[in-house]
Amino acid sequence: MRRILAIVVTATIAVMATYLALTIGLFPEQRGMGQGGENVVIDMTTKQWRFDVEGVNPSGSAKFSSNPPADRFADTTITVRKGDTIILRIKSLDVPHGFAIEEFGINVFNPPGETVEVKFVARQTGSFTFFCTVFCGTGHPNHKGVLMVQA
Ligand SMILES: [Cu+2]
Repeated sequence: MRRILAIVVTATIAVMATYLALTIGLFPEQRGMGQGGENVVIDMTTKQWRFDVEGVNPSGSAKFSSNPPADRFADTTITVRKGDTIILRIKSLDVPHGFAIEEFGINVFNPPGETVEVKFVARQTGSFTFFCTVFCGTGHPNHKGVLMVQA
């Protein structure tokens, strides 16, 4: 009888400890990377022939760097973590443009002066090109950037 009681008490403590660990987020896959992740809001402008990003994620987990104006062939880069939910707010400052990331099935149209919101989860790691899908002049082939998704 005492042995059964000991087993029941041990099992109860194990269940409670697991519940507590899950509740306060002790397991690594609960923290930031992997499932769950953070909401990363990115304000982006698009124009002939570049994408520019503004703002910093409050936790510092995402990094944005605009293409330096002096180097039109350097790509604007956005670095996020796997599992983050990316909310991109894209505004065209001049003519119609488009925005696509093939690997994430994203393809939107950006009318001049309007802000278009794109939301997706960065489910896979890697380096992905985002690019303009509307022919917008001679620099159109260079109207692109890089999304880096880190583990
Ligand atoms: Cu364009």
